[in-house]
Amino acid sequence: MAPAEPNAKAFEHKGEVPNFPEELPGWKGYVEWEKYPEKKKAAAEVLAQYDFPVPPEFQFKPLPDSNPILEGVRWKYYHKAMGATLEEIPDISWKYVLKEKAPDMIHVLQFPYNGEPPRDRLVQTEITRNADHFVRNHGGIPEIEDDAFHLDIEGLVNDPKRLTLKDLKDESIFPRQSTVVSLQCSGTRRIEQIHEYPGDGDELINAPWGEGAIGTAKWTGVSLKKVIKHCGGLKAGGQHVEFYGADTYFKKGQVYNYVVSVPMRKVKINEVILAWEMNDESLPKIHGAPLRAVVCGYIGARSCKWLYRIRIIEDPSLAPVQMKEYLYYTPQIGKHNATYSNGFSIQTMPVSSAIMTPLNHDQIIHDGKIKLTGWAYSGSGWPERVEVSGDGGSIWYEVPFYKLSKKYFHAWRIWEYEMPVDAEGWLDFCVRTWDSSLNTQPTYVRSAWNWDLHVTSSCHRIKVYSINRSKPATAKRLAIMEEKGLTMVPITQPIEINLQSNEEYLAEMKKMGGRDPTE
Ligand SMILES: Nc1nc2c(c(=O)[nH]1)N[C@H]1C(S)=C(S)[C@@H](COP(=O)(O)O)O[C@H]1N2
Ligand SMILES: [Mo]
Repeated sequence: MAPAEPNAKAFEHKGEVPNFPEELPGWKGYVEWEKYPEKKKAAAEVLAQYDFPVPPEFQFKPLPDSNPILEGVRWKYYHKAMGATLEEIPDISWKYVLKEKAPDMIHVLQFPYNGEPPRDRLVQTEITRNADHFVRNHGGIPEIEDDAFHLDIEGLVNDPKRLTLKDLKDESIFPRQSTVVSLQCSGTRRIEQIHEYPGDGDELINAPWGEGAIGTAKWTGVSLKKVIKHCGGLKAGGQHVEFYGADTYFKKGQVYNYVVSVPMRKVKINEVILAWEMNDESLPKIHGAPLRAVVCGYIGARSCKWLYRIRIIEDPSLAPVQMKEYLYYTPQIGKHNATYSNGFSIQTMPVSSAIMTPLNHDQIIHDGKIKLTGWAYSGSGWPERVEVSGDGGSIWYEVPFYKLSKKYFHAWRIWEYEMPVDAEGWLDFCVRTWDSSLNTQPTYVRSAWNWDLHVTSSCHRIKVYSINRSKPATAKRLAIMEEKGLTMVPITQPIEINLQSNEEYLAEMKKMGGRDPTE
C-alpha cells in the first residue's frame, strides 16, 4: 500500500528559515551538534517557536490498517524546522527504504523509519537476508561517501587518532573479524504489552513492533579492542566507550547526535565490532554505512550506525539515548513515579522466543499435527532448549535438538516443530526457551510489563483454530464442504448445509436414549 500522504508537506516555517550547515563535504545529512553548544542552543530556540502535532493515540485504539502503519508527522516537522540541511531527510530516508528493503516490509513507522519483515520469511533462513533485516531509526539516514569518511578515536586513549575506512580495512594494521550476531531491538514484541497494558507512547513513537524486530547477520570489520590498542591503549579511568552516530536526534526540545555507550569490559572480550560489511555485502546505507558498531548480546540500541566518533570515557554516557531511554521499570513504576535513575539500563538482552508461523487467529486444517516455526535468542548465552505448548502452558513439548539451527555464541536459533494436536477448536499455543545460563521466560505479559514497554520477553502466545481432518466426522464434513465449494475460512461464516439429516439425527438420538427422559 502507498504511504499515507505526508502531512509534513504542509509544514510552514515561523520567522526566518534557519541554517545549520553540514559539517563536512561528502557527508550529506550530517550536522554536528555535540561539539557546538551554541548551535544546539540556537536549534532549541527554533524548536521552541512551534506547537508540534502530538503523536497519534494508537494504544487505546486499534492500529491503523495501513502500511506504513504510523507516519511520524511530528518527527518530519522537527527536521523541516531545522531548515535546508535536514528538511529533505524524511524523503531521502524513505527513498532508502524503497531501495534497500524488501517491498513487502511491514513499515511500523514511516519516519524515523522502523520496519520488520513478514513473519514467515524471517525464520526461513538462519542468516537474515539484508533486505529483510529489521530497521530501527531514531532519525534520518545520512549519506556519507566512503572516500570522505573518517572515524575519530578520542578521550582516554594514549594516542587519539583519525582513521579512514581504508586504514580500518588495512589488514597489515588490523586483523579482520567476521562474526554472526543477532541484533534485537528492545521494542520487539511490544504490541503484546500495548494490547494488554498500554504504557509510554513516547515523543519518538514507541513503535508497535511485532516479533520481527530481530535479525541475524555475519558482520565483518575489526574488533574495537584492536583499534584502541592501535591508539596506544587506554588511559587510566577509561571504563566506557561512547559512540557517536551522524544522524540528528531530538528530545524534549533539544537537538543531539545519536550517542550511546557500552562498558569497556565488553570491548576487552572482543564483543564490539566496527563493521563495514553485512553478509559479505558492503553495509547498506539504512544499516549504518560506511561504519557501524555491532555489540554482541546487547540491546540493538548500542550498535550505533553511521558511527563517526568514539570517545573513551569514565562513566556511562549522559547522552539522552543512554541515560534517559532504554530503561526498564519494574511494574510498580509508571508514568508519574518513573525517573531516569529508578529504571535499570537495558544492556544484555534476556532469553526470548517467538512463534512466527502459524499466525495468531489462523484457522488450520491438519491431520493431527500442526507445524510451528520460530526463533529463540538470548543475549547472555545461547538458546539450549525450546519448548512449545498447545494448551497455554500446562503441557510442554521439547523441540528436538535437530530441529534447532546451529548454535552460535551471539546469535539466535531458528526452530520448527510438528505439534501433536488432537483437539478441535481454539487452542492457545505458546513457546518458551531455556538458555545456556538456565534462564527461561516469564509466563505472562503481566509478569514482565514495564512502563516504557521494552523487552517483551514473556512466553509468546498465539491462538489458532484447529480443524482436525484425522477425525472421521470432521473429514466427512470437510469432504462435503469441498464438494459443494463452500468456504472453509473464516470459520465465522455461517455454514450453508444441514449438519445432519433428520434420519441421522433420530438414529443418534435413539442411541443416546432420546433428548428428554421418559419418566
Ligand atoms: N546512529 C544510530 N544508530 C542506531 C540507531 C539510530 O537510530 N541511530 N538505532 C539503534 C537501535 S534502537 C537499534 S535496535 C539498532 C537497529 O539496527 P538496524 O536498523 O541495522 O537493524 O540500531 C541502533 N543504532
Ligand atoms: Mo532498538
